[in-house]
Amino acid sequence: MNWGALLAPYTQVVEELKVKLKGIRKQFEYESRHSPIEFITGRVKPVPSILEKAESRQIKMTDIEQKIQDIAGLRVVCQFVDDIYTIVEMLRSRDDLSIIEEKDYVSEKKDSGYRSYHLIIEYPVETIDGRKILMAEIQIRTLAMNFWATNEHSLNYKYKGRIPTEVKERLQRAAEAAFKLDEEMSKIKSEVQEAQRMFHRK
Ligand code: 0O2
Repeated sequence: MNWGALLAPYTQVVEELKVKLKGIRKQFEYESRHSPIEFITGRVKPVPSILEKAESRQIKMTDIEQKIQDIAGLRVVCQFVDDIYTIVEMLRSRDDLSIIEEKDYVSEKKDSGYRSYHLIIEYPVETIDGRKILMAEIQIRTLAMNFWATNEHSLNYKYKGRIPTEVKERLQRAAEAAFKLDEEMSKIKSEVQEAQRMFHRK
């Protein structure tokens, strides 16, 4: 398998989408409006992770591009929960990509406590052999959700996917605390906005 050649267009997808998403952030900044995007990261799944996923799901080498939907992965991190839905709406209305799947783990958390909004998109990329439509995964989450997921991911790595029950329970409690923090921040935000509206009306 020539991994370099296979992954090159995915690197292109990640770079192009990073530029486009950063563009959204900049436009909000130029207009001095609250940006629903705090920061963006992106990566191409490393070959060992692709192989591991293919093996665990019994995916044939020839099916990798069709069945592993997150070879190209983007992560959009926001300040507030409602920013997540603002971004989803913005992505739904774009015609340079098409959404083929949506998973709302924000309102329906996973058993682990994980929260995030996932979109699987199809994105056209120009290659030296012509246009290719590739899939990418966009994960959208708040800073608090990201903090939790990053730590849980490291623990999963440390315990090779077998986190002890006690640690799992702690993580679930931490996930709840992170979600409460998000809820409190949203309330504060609404109150501040309401106060600003009243101030402007005077
Ligand atoms: P990595 O190392 O982040 O790339 P799929 O994996 O898409 O084929 P699935 O499981 O239905 O199938 O997808 P799902 O639930 O949308 O999850 C995909 C990605 O979401 C994972 O990719 C993680 O990045 C993230 N994720 C999902 N659940 C959890 C969780 O409980 N904790 C954390 N920290 N992240 C989670 P990978 O490939 O598993 O891992």
